[in-house]
Amino acid sequence: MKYRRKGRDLLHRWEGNPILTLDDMPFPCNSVFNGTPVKLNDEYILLLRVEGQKGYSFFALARSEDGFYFRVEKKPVFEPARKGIFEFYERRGIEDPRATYIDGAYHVMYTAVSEVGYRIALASTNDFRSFERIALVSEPGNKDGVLFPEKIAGRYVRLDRPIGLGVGSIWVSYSNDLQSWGDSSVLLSPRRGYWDSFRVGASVPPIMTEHGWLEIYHGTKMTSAGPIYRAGAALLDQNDPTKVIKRCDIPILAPRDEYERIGDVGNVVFPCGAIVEPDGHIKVYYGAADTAIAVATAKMSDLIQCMEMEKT
Ligand code: BMA
Repeated sequence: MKYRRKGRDLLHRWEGNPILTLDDMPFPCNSVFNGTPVKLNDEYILLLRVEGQKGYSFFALARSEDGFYFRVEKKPVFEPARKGIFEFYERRGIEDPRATYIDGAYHVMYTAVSEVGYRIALASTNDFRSFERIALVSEPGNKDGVLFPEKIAGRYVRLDRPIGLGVGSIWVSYSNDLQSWGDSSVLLSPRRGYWDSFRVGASVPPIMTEHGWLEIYHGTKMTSAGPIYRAGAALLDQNDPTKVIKRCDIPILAPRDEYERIGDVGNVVFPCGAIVEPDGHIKVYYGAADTAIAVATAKMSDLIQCMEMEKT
């Protein structure tokens, strides 16, 4: 598979990007973007955020043998709840799924959207066909929930992005049962003057490396034409993820290609998951301009090294 290096981004785009657009959708909708990948029995699965024609989002499923060419299933697999406590909080849709395998099942954190704001919800699945909702795990004003793939010191851990005084930072929280969360503290904040000076949010569920937890996050800079969404990387302490070991000074992916620049929301690359391959490469799947899904790759060792280098 050929990868193209555009600009000097550390992540290299696949030359067949974007991998999914509206043209690939087997049912009427407005757009497809922000999908989370898993590799299940040698098959690549993408749980996709689809925005329907009415304007609210739900999830569909795509399958692939190679991680590049995907077929989208004919019907959505996970739609806003129509009964129970989730019904009210998902009235304006469900967005930005992130899947983590833990406790023998896939757990998907997603954003539940309602007239009182957005909050984080959690569901589990074994096959991405049927989902069991576990809990609404935050109050409104919080999104970008990503679950760590293992317990740390006996507790579940997540990153998320509450907004306080207009500042969006990445926080760490803990839970004993995946339902009640607390012991929260701020982890990464926007950096004045940098590409991530406006807001930052968790993007890819943390990946264990020999150097610590790799978190690929998104950061925005506000401009006179609106925000620019880019992806960055940080390493967190293996045993205490409230400690940042390294944070890359420069983005690892920035919107440059037309499908990232132009769309419903232009200038957006928005990862929601990644697959680490046995050959040491990482495939990062990202939404592009809220209108398509694309993939880019790097050697894990290059990603880690990028955090060591002096950047200008
Ligand atoms: C974020 C989320 C994403 C979206 C991005 C760019 O706040 O809502 O779903 O892709 O904005 O519009």
